[in-house]
Amino acid sequence: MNAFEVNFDGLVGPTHNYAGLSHGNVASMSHGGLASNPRAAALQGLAKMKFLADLGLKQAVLPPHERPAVDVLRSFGFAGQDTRVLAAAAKHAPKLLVGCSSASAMWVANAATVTPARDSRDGRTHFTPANLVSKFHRSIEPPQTTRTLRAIFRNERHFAVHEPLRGGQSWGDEGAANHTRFSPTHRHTGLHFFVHGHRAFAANKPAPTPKKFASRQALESFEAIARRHQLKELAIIHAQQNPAAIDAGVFHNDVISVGNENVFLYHEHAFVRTPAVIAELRRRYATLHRGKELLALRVPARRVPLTDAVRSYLFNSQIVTVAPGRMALIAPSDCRDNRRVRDFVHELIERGDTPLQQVHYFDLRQSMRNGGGPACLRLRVVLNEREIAALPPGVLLDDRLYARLVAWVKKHYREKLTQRDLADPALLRESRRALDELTQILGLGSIYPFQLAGA
Ligand code: SUG
Repeated sequence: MNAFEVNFDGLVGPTHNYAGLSHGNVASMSHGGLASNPRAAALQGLAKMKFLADLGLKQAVLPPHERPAVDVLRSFGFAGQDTRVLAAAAKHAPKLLVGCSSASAMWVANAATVTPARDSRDGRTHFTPANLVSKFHRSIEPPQTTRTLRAIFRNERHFAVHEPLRGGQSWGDEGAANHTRFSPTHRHTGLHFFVHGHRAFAANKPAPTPKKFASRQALESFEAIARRHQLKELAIIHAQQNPAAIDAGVFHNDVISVGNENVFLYHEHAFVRTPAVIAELRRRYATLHRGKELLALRVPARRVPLTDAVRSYLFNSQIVTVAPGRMALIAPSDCRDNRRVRDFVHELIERGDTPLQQVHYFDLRQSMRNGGGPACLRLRVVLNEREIAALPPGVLLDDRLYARLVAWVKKHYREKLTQRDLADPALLRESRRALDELTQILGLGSIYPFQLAGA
């Protein structure tokens, strides 16, 4: 049966703001305190989705989370009516309120790790929502992510949405941002490439570690996910991120490599012993796919130094298949603004001996200022026709849904938000009104704490 990559993009939430919450994420660290524009952010994301849908790709939407997360504030001891909780948190624990107000759930590459049905021994599509334990503001996402995924992938004959992995400081899991699936086409069985920064349990042979910034992803978390998802042993490869790259701001692997089907674009400093990692990937790919070749495209530091890779987010581009053997690079406009990167990309596209034949640049600056490029904003789910038919139809983007969502954003979203606004009870009311309407537009039923309270 034919299978398609469905890109589920995270809709930017109404509280999108710059709070400098992610140590190790250079963009987040340098833009903290700036005023944001939630409306522009949401429209930028929607424009990218629309473009991909117009290319003929299957595009779907994941809703934002309820923010400020009043339920989380309550769990930290604030009580009374919602507006009282908000006011008391703003007064006594302002940083907690900021952490509970981030729209970070928009970066759905961190929502979950996904295994297509074809690759699982039980023939179901598996999801493990990421625990995101390494950052407080993200660690509050998994319960909502689990509810949302269960509302969308509700048919248990086709889908299994697991519980997030237990946390504990060293058991970080950041989801699909550190996972790439390789296959001749989306329809074929995949080779699963999992990239970690550290081990949860100390190894006999000590591994190199970053000096400046902490790694977020543990090897053991991915081992556990591969077991739960019933992946076939021969289809799994693990590699360690280069600690020097983490120290340069590569907090997820999707900031330094990107793959699609049989193509892998990677920076030469992406991994510990990159040449050995690539050789192993190519060897295993050829074994799994009977001699077929993985096209590994190396980006040398001489052409694109790590700092330019991080600043431009070249590797956070999406590579999408527009026709058999033809792919497009969906890049942030920051790549066009960086001469070295732009030259490299254009040479790559003009080579003519790779499937990469087009590049499209997108202005995603609102999200980029928090370290979220095109690839961060999407979760890839390979589904066959029967599985697509089992989705609630309201989440698949067509012209009508796009128009409705644009109107919805324009009706509900502010054009300017600063940290001071997060304590505004009107913002809470506006956000809930918006999300309530959104669940109706998408046909999801009640999924948010404010909708479920007293249900
Ligand atoms: O987890 N930024 C996100 C960006 C996530 C990008 N995702 C991928 N690479 N897949 C993070 O660091 C910043 C929020 C703030 O500072 O206000 C933030 O959470």
